[in-house]
Amino acid sequence: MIQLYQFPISHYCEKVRWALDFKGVEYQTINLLPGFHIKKIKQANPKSSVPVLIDGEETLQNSADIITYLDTKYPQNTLTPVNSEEKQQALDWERYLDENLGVPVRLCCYHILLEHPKIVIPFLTHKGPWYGKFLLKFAFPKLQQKMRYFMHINEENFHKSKAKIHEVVDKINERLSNGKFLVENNFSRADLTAAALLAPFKMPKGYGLELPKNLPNDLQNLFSEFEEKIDWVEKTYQNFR
Ligand SMILES: N[C@@H](CCC(=O)N[C@@H](CS)C(=O)NCC(=O)O)C(=O)O
Repeated sequence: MIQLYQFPISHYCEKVRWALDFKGVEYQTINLLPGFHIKKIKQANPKSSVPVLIDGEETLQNSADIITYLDTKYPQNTLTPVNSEEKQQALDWERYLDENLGVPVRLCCYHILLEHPKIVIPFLTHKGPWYGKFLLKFAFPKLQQKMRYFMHINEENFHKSKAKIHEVVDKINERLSNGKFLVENNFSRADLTAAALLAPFKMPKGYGLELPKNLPNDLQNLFSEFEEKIDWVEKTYQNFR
């Protein structure tokens, strides 16, 4: 059976879970602990990032490459348009969103959440090994420092990232004002990517995580700032996830 090495909280991993579910391909998730994942992932991959998908002899890293692989090996319910021009448009949207939406959404969420260990530790250890919560509670000060350092998470970049998300969302909304989908008349990997990478701001049901009742005000404010502009995220989840 296909194995997906992942963090349940990661929106890049959500892209791949969604693609597998959409295609009806069975898989098993292996949930890793952030920080402790590096050794395991680097054994067989150039980078330490998840998602990593193992299918028999094949090991793939990077959500876009994984979706391309899945559409080739399991062509049912394709997410990549067949027409070559539309295919290129979908791939261009996906690359643009992976780089310009996924990273700033993550930065904004972690900038706030890393100051709230009681909320972020359950997220980071969700469905992971039983000892995850204890280990991360102990390792949290170091993990927090490393995450801020390696992902350049700070106040200045929080504001820059928020502005970037507005720019990208405006671009998506402009495109959606002319039709239901980012590429022509069909749901594709471009729409999946846009909705999955914004899922942390909406926590739609299919994403698999729930927010606690008492959200920190700054996180609530962040979500409210985008709420009306991204109502299509929930609709995309309802219709296609
Ligand atoms: N472009 C990559 C980005 C993946 C990514 O940034 N994954 C993060 C989790 S959201 C990660 O694994 N970070 C830890 C690391 O790189 O070691 C993809 O699309 O798969």
